[in-house]
Amino acid sequence: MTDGPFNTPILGGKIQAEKFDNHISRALSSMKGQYHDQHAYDAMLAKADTLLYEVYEVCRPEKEGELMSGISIVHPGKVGNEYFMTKGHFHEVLDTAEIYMCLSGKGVMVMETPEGEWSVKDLTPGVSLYVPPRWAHRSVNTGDGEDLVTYFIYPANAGHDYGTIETQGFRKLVVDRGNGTEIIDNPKWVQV
Ligand code: S6P
Ligand code: ZN
Repeated sequence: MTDGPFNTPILGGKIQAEKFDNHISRALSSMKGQYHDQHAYDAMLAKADTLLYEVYEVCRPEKEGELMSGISIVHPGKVGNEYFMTKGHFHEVLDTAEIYMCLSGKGVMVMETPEGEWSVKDLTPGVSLYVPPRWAHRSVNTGDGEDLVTYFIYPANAGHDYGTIETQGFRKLVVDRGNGTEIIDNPKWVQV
């Protein structure tokens, strides 16, 4: 990690992994209980622990004033009728925001607050998304056979609360039941 200014190539072909500090890969086995069709999940996992998404991070000290950034790549596919998606999280420091910029592919960001508000916004190339403080967020690849690639920036001291979502899920799911992308209520959602 350098003290001074630095560049990170983001656009223009293949990700240069060596320019990032961290590469996270999340496979199906890390999403236990998150997909609503448990039968489809189990059947898929029995065949292979499919790679769902990857994150390349530019890490900074986790203190106020610093910014974390990086690239998130959600691969295309579905578990049952539900699209591949990230785990999703609240920031541990709830009052911290995040900006996402869609670089390629097609998807949506599913968001909600502890107070029960929810929102689903498109992620399309060239469009930036502002996730305000207090909003949990999960990116979902609704594209047809193409990666959803986003660039994100958030305060380095934000931290991640994955536990709340792991326990209660998001209020809304993004599915394709044969008529294109639909946002439906999560039948398994429970208030913690
Ligand atoms: C971090 C930021 C992204 C996500 C990434 C993967 O605050 O929102 O870097 O970490 O999109 O999602 P998740 O939910 O597995 O961290
Ligand atoms: Zn975040």
